[in-house]
Amino acid sequence: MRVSQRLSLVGFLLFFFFPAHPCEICEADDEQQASLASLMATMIEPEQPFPEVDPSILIALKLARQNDEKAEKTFLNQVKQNIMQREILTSGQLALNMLALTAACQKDVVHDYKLVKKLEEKFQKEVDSIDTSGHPLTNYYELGLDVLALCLLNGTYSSSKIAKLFSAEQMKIYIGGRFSVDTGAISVLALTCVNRQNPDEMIGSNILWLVDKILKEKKQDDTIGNIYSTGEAMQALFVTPEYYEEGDWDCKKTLKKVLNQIPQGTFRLPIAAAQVLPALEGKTYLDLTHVSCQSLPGHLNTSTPKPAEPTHQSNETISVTYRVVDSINNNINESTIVSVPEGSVFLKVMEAAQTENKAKFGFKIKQTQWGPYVTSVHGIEASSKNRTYWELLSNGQSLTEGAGSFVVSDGDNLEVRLSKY
Ligand code: B12
Repeated sequence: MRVSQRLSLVGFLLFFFFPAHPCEICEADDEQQASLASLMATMIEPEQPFPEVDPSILIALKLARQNDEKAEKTFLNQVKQNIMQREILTSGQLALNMLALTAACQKDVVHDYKLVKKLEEKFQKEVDSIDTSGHPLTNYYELGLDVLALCLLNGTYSSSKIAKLFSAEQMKIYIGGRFSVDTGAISVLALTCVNRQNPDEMIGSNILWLVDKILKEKKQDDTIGNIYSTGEAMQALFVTPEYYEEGDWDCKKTLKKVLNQIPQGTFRLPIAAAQVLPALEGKTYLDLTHVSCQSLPGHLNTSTPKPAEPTHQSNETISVTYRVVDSINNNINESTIVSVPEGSVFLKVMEAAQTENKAKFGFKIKQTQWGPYVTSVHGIEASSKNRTYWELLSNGQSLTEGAGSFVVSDGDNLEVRLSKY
């Protein structure tokens, strides 16, 4: 028997004899469902509604044990609208909308609009871009979503090409010099789906490499990467128990950590709630194809307390240093000291600096599901073509929240830095 055949056989046997992950009961219990209901309330009744719904919200509602039929219907209609204007969707956006339609038992819509073919074409353009420029048109997180949707929806793809694309040599998985746990986790889900359909030795070793990288990002406080990547990392580890030892990860500790963060308002953005909820339910995106299609009437108790709001602004003022740096061309380094009310977010500091000197500190943003995304500072636009972005830092540390969420502290050294990704 050839090595590849032997490995396939081992994979096959492992899959059938150990179908459950070692922490099978690692999910929120009945008592903790109130916390999950508050996450659902955040998604259903957001503080600041965004014009387009993110499909991950519908996916999370569909994977949750509690349900709100009315909200699901509203979100489904919005997802269908997203699809109608599909010419402007990136590959990952299309893939995510398709996954949401699948979770909502709308395979006929996927079929009628020939979405699988459309995604195959968009995915091919990503691959072509990698072949010509070394980078995808979007990023590897989106490529992971593409492969996951193509695999779950029986699209056409080549396992060996996917194996090469998601190999340690080829994959651009570092953002700002750090391993992107979110990207690794989505890739593991995608590769696991492919490997279950067509066991492949190289895909198996890619999964092994990624799982190892994810586990290396386990922190003292039981998060993996940071608190916003932990839910997706949990999903990846749920589906790959045969790739690590039981002692390598204490799932219950991670679950407890995430549950404890809910009342503190860590997941107050609907998209943050949507990305973490499936794992807390012990579910993964690989479960999307077997969500029950029976109508389950029910309404979530909307009096469920929502997580805390961010710190309220007080009358006290604090003072911070704000700097604009172009780390690529090394030709800009402007700084100022500004005073803002205590409890202000990063964006407030940028606004105060802009008011002081528009030429030096003028900036532009665009609204996204994660809040305001800084697109331009000092007249310099970030460019996906050149793979540049305005990175946010505080005291030399790259932030894990955006300009609209990160609350600054007195004496902080804040920076926006033109960086490469
Ligand atoms: C790829 C990526 C990026 C790329 C996006 C550009 C590109 N064309 O690829 C780059 C490297 C530029 C980037 C930048 C940042 N990112 Co980012 N990013 C991601 C990642 C891994 C995937 C996003 C994606 O493709 N989604 C799928 C597609 C289909 O959805 P989409 O809505 O079209 O995605 C777009 C938005 O998500 C947007 N975007 C990406 N990151 C961020 C961050 C913020 C704050 C905003 C407002 C928008 C935004 O760009 C995406 C592509 O166009 C996510 C991980 C995740 N779990 O979502 C983190 C993530 C969204 N990013 C995050 C952060 C913190 C940032 C930065 C603030 C980091 C920093 N210190 O500067 C900056 C944004 C600064 C700014 N200018 O405002 C956090 C957000 C957490 C939070 N609570 O706010 C996440 C969840 C990662 C994490 N676990 O920490 N990011």
